[in-house]
Amino acid sequence: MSTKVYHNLIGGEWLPSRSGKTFQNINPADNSDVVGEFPASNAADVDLAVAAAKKAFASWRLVPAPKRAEILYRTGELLKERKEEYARQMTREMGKVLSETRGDVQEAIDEAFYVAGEGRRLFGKTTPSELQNKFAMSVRMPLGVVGLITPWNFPMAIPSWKLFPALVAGNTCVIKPAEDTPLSTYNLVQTLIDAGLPPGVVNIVAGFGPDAGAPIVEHPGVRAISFTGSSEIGSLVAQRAAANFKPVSLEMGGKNAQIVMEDANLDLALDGALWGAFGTTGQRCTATSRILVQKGIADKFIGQLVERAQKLKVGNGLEAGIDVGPQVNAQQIETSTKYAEIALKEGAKLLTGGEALTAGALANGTFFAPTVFAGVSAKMRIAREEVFGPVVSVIEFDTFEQAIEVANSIDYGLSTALYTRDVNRAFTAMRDLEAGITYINAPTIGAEVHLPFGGVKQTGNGHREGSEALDFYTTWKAVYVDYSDKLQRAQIDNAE
Ligand code: UN1
Repeated sequence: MSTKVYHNLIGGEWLPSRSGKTFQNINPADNSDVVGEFPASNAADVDLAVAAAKKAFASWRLVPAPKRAEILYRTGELLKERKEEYARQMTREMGKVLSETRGDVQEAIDEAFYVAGEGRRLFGKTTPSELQNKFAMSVRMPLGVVGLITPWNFPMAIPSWKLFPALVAGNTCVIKPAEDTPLSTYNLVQTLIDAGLPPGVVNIVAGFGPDAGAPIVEHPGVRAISFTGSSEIGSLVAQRAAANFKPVSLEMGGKNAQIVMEDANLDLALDGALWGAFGTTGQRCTATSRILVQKGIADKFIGQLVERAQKLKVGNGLEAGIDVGPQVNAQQIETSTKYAEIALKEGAKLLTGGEALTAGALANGTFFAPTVFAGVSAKMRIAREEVFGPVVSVIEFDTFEQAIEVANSIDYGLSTALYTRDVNRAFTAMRDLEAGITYINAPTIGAEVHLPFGGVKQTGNGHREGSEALDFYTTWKAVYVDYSDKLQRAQIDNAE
């Protein structure tokens, strides 16, 4: 079977990269399965894409926002029809199990309908002028061309978090999808086109960060950058964008803690821990990578956690009965392996997993065993650094205050969870946990699209996606209308 070849989308046309170079999108569950061949773009392609986006901006910004929103409503409807097909393609390109890729497409559907509603809001303010016969208001304006750089772990949901609010606000976009998962972004953008999006409003430039991502960040015609990925790359993005004062929204790493108190519903806390740690093969920025357990219940909790982790079925996410899919590529396997070694050297106790799985059919893919370390202290690297794989550390504590301290003792601050039946502690945790998201009696994963998404400390730079995304994709303009028919000087003519 010949490999399907995909091109960049520039000004409504599908064009190969200027250099003619391509790369392959490989199925992580079966490395002999090539999902497609995509353009390995560089600065020349980015130039074309930005020019096309700039041209399209001239008319897109003048389309009434409720009309722009109608395209998003249609996109949501079409995605509902295509959900199963796109979910299957997503599992094939990035590995997570089918129920989760259905969830990923569903998140884009939710985002489409939520953001479409903004087409009839996009509220500004009116306020009294200090002068007579003068009217004052503030209005949201689009920025122009925005650059979007997206990760492979939520290959449709995260692009939708960025594209849809950018579009409803009147911006045009150049998007670079992760090199491991371009197909899901193509599917999302194809749906926008089928829903009526005009040419040039969204442009896709596929390729790798240094060649295709960096030129978007540095391009003088790109007015803002939204990036989701590692803190390491996020820092580079911010530094390069700072050279021409470009606003940057960064959503980066996590080292998310689930705290389990002695009074918690233990079965519920176990369900949450397993889903939080091993869902999406641990490859979520919201994944649970630390479980803080109160000493009195630690042995029982850890015993059951290990027993249940060992029962998880690892395999091809397209097959029925599989709980945990592959990691996205060999590099991620290397990282998980490296951290397992670091943890052992630091003196952590490996209770299960800790290595790649290569038996039988798994040898064709990149699989890692669900891994539990116990005897972990807050100072160890395994308790502080992001692994982004199915690896979880259990840390024991005596008091609630200690648990909060340990939970906060890291450089990241995305998601946190507390399992308890004590309402006073629940509210204390909601106040004191340093994170953008806190769950009570629910795992660290499971954010909904209409709440703010993002984190504090090295997880982000202060912006939020979800409900607050429009703050990033619009700029405020203050408008004064003087209908007095005479010169009125603020701060002077009204001074008494
Ligand atoms: C991510 O972890 O990269 O809350 C995004 C969740 C999902 C989104 C996760 N709705 O886990």
